[in-house]
Amino acid sequence: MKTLRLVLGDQLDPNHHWFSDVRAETIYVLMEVRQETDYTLHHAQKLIAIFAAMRRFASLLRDAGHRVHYIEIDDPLNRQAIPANLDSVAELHGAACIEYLLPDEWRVDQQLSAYAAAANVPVRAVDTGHFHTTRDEVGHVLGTGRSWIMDRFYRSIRVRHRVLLDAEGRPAGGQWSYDAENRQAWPGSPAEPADWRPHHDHRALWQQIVAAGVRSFGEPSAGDFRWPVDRAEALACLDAFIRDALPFFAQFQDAMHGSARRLFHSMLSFALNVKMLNPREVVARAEHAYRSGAAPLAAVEGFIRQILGWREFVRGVYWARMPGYENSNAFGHRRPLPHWFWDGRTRMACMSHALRQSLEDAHAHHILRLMVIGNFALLAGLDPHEVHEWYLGVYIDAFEWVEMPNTLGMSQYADGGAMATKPYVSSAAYIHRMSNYCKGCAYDRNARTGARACPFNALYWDFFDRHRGVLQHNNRLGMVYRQLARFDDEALEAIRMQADSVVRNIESL
Ligand code: FAD
Ligand code: DLZ
Ligand code: SF4
Repeated sequence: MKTLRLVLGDQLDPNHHWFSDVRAETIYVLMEVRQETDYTLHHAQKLIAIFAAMRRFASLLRDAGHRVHYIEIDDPLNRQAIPANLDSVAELHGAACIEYLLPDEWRVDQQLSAYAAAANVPVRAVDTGHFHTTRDEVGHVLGTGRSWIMDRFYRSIRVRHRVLLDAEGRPAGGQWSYDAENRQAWPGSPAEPADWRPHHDHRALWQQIVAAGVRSFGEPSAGDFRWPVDRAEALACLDAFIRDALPFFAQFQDAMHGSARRLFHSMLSFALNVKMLNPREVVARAEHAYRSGAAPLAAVEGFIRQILGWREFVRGVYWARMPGYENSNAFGHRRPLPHWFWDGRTRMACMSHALRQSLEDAHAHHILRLMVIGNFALLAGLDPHEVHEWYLGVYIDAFEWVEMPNTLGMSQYADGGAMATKPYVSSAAYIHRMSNYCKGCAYDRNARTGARACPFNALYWDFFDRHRGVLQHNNRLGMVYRQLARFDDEALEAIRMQADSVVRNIESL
């Protein structure tokens, strides 16, 4: 009895139990489909990375003796949708049963369960083990209260998985978090480590994608493509990160710099999100670096918190809030994205750096996503759904389960504070403290009003002024509202006028 097993483009985990036995009657099916390339406009590197990694995975499965049916994007028999292709492939091979791994996006999960319900052969979903927690765990651990606290969740997962604990089950070093030690700007040393990622020539694949008519944006960089596309490459990247960058990871986690794009970040999110790496092994490698004295506790705890804490937490928020989360818009923001989100051409040095980097590399580190691009989007009242679509397309690591809560919840506060305890916004002061952007900027970071005033400044105060109704009773914002109360009517009116002029002229900032 033949069985078809569907492997999606973000399920490239060779250690899944599916692949432990070679069986002639099992056929693995992978498909490049317009359904997935077109649900949002993707960055060119994201398309190349997914297809290259899928093709490599299929070829490694074949090398291991498995039977694989691979459908390329321009295959004349490609029906460009997962259900239709499953029907064709099942018929072709005379499959009596279809299995799929639980998808990580609600959209595909719905589609496959509807397919299973209507199919005329049995269709079975199989769990994956790609995470430390189950889909519905955030809801269960934290109850149904309005606000969820990541820290509480993180502690419980650390205890359950016995990560960074001492023999008595207490947190290593006595503290659960060393975040307070980790907020430094980068003074230029230690030097940013050399880029450890592999080099690939994917020009032929890119031509095939373009010829098939798939639309995209951003630099393809196909001739010197820098993302890992198989597990061996991802493991080599993990090794290099642990050796060269982890010791400084947390100290400079929030730093930004015009000439250091990666700083001490791992660049592992793509490998993790397409499951070439398992989060358990990444966490274990980091913990080993601490235990063996290769990296300080604060650095290791900070890194592990991102994976064991934030990554699992946002996934739980996604499943607890879907469907409907995608329409969150607590502030009723409706302004369209300015054109320069697509080319980086703005005189704001921080935005230009962050956007150009995103468009050139399909990556920007967390604080650029949160405190530069997301910060501006929220202060300027950009439509959160458009912002979400942009983030979903532009980053190599963007899959809805992780991108949506980060964008709508953490960055845009569009869910009214279900995920973040206060909006992540700042004036120029924070950006200046954490980066060297303001030095070369056409705008004056110290000015609030006037032609050269940094747009972030008036927008920041105007944001809190406009949203008093929603925010002024938030006890984490007491200081902000006390400062706002010190502006006299004239100063407040000048801020409002300046903010109005900024958003009216947003296309030419
Ligand atoms: P590092 O800084 O080295 O961190 C290590 C790992 O921790 C990452 O690889 C990632 O797996 C995990 N991690 C860190 N922060 C988060 C977080 N907030 N949520 C989930 N995992 C986290 N991350 C994505 O993987 N996909 C996205 O689509 C995505 N969209 C984002 C959108 C916004 C608005 C913001 C503010 C953050 C977003 N993040 C997203 C989180 C974070 O910015 C990226 O995971 C990180 O920049 C990836 O680069 P890195 O691998 O070098 O991460
Ligand atoms: C992101 C993506 C893209 C661009 N293309 C494909 C594809 O052609 N085939 C495929 O199986 N997966 C692709 N993916 C990843 C899927 O979007 C992802 O597997 C689902 O959304 C589930 O998370
Ligand atoms: Fe950004 Fe304002 Fe600084 Fe310019 S002055 S880099 S716009 S924060």
